[in-house]
Amino acid sequence: MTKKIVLISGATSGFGKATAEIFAKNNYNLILTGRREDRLRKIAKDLSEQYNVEVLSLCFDIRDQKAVEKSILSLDTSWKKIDVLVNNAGLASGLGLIQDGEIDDWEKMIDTNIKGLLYLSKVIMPIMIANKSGHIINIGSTAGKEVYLNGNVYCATKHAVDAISKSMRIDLLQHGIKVTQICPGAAETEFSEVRFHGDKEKAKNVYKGYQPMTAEDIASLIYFAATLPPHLCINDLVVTSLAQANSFYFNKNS
Ligand code: NDP
Ligand code: 8X3
Repeated sequence: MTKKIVLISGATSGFGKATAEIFAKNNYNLILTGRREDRLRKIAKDLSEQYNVEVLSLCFDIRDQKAVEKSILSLDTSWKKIDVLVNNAGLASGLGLIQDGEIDDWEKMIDTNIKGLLYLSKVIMPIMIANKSGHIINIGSTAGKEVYLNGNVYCATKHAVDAISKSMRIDLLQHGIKVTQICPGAAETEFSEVRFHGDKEKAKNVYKGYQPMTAEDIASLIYFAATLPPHLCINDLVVTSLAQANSFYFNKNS
């Protein structure tokens, strides 16, 4: 039997990388995207060797609509049978009051988390419609459910992912395409390092005093959602560590 194909955006670290591993372990062929080509190549090589699956890496900046479109449209027909799209690439850039916000940070988040997700979906949805099947899994956030102090534009982008996920589910209903949104709370990845513009110490503090989720935790939920029976679809899943109730309340012991 031919292997199923999963395309994961932002597979060079964190959730995306862990998701690539769990799908590879379960015999899926992978299309992995990201900007850091050296990492993409290494992950592709390691996973294909370890799990005997085919892995294609596509290096592009998801904010570049033409590059996204060109990469996907140039796939061979056999690779275009994408069964699962994991819209994961994203970031927070900065954490501070909206009145002190940097335009560059805002643009990065809006262009990546909203427009990038749309660019990739725009080129893959027609493929899934033509294939008469598919599953889109969007990575939202607890930040897309409630806004919090200093979160402003990041929260706005994840609220947009929430709205886009609901809209996709309605608009794609007639085509039998599943749409799932997974909304994690705090998980220790490169996320906070990116948010704090490379400040590793500040990033570490985010996860002190409690046990945060891991990338593998989220990957296992993505895989679970993707492998339910055909008649079942998780629409929306909010997940936090035991120490987190929502965007505001943490039970920290220090
Ligand atoms: P990481 O920083 O570890 O991974 C982010 C991934 O996104 C990287 O692979 C990065 O690849 C990719 N990416 C970022 N910008 C671009 C771009 N312009 N073009 C292409 N790829 C890009 O963070 P996480 O794994 O934690 O984050 C993954 C998703 O989960 C994000 O959407 C984030 O908002 C969301 N999330 C994270 C939470 C957390 O606490 N960690 C909680 C809730 C949601 P590269 O740099 O190589 O391009
Ligand atoms: C990432 C989780 O709490 O930093 O989406 O917004 S949080």
